[in-house]
Amino acid sequence: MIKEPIFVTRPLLPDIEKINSRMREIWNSKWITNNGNMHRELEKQLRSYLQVDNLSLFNNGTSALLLGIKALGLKGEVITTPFTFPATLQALDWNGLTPVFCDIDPQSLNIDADKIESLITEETCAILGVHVFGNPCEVEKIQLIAERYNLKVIYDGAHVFGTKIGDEAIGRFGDMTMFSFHATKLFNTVEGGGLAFRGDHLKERLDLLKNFGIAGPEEVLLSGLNAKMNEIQAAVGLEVLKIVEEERTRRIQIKEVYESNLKGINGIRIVTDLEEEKNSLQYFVIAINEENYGKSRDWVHEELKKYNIYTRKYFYPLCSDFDWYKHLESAQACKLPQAHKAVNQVLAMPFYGELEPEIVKNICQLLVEFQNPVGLVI
Ligand code: T4K
Repeated sequence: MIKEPIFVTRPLLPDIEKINSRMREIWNSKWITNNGNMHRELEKQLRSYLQVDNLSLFNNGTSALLLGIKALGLKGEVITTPFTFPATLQALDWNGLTPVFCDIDPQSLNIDADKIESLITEETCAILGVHVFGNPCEVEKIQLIAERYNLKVIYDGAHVFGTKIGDEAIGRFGDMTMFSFHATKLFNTVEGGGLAFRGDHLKERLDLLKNFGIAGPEEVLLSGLNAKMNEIQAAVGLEVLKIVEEERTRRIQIKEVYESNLKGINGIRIVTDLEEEKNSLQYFVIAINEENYGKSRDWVHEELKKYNIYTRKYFYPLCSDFDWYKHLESAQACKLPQAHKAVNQVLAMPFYGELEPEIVKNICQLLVEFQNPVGLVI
C-alpha cells in the first residue's frame, strides 16, 4: 500500500533559507508591493526565459487574461473552447464578451482550427485558444483565419511555461499569451501570472489596468483593478526560476517511466506525448477509452483513491455546461461531440519532480491490473 497520499502535483519549492534571505532583503527595504525591485527583476528574467519582447506580471493568471482582454478593447463574440479551466471563460464574462464554443481536436484536445471559420459572424472580435495540458494550438492556421477576418488572437497559455513550437517560443504567437504561475504549475510564484503581448503600446495600458488606472498621485485615467504581483510573490519566483531546469530534468525521467510502463495498454492514450524539449512538462495526462480499456475513466479515478492516489478529471465539467451558458446555441452538446467525449476520458496523473519512479511504476502496474485483475497487492 502507498502510505502517503499521492496528489496530482506538489509545488516546486526552493530551499527555505533562500526564501528567508529574500524576505530579509524585502523587510529591510520596506518596499513590499507596487512595482518593487524583485518584481522588476523577475519581469526581466522571465522575459528572457520565455523569449518574448513584452511581458507584464500579475497577481494571478486569471487577472492577467482578464485585463489583457480588457486592454484590447474587445466587444461582441469570442470563439473559444469548452474544454478548459473555468478561468478562461470567466475572463470573457468579466469583459462582457459572449463566448461562442467551438469543438476540439480529438488528439490535441485544443480548439479545432478547422471548425473556427464556420462560427464567425458579424459580431466576432477574437479567437481565444487554450494550449491544453501543454499541447500547442494550431497557431499558424488560427493566425491565417484571424488575418482574413480581422480578429484578435489570444492564447490562454496557463499550461505552456517554456514550450516551443519549432524553434519559436510559444508566447510569440497571437496578440497575447497568458501564463499562470499558480502553485500547481511548473513555475510558480505561489499565485501569479504573466502576460506576453505584441506591441509596446499595450504595456502602458496594462500597467494602468492592474493598478486601478492610476497614472500618478492625482491622475486616474481608466477603470482598472488591483492585479499587481507583490514583492513576496516575485521573490519566490526568482528562487523557483533557478530550479526550474532541474525540475524539468526530473519530470522528463518520470514521463519516461510512465511512457514505458503504459505502452501497449489497450485503451490508454497518452495525451501529453510531445518530445521533452517542446513539452512544458507541467502535466502527464492520459485518455481512457472505456470500450477498449474495459473500465471507465471515472471508475479508474475512484479505484485509484483506494490506493491513496489522487488523480484529477481536468476539465470536468465542460465550461459549455455551466448554467449561465446553457442558453447559447454553441453550448449545445450535439455541437461539441469531441469535447463531450474528451471530458469523460481524460485523467491527469500524479506528475512532479519529487514523485518517486517506484510509485509511478506502481501506478502503471495498477492500470495494467485494473484491466486484467489478478488479485492486486501494492
Ligand atoms: N487557464 C487555465 C487553462 C488553467 O488551467 C488555469 C488554472 C487558469 C487559466 C487560471 O490561472 P490562475 O489564475 O490559477 O493562475 C488548480 C489551480 O488552482 C489552477 O491554477 C489550475 N489552472 C488548475 C488546472 O489546477 P485545482 O482546483 O485543481 O487546485 P487544487 O487546490 O485542488 O490543487 C491540486 C493539487 O495540487 C492538490 O490536490 C494538492 C496539490 N497542491 C495544491 C496546492 C494549492 C499542493 O500540494 N500544494 C498547494 O499549495 O486548481
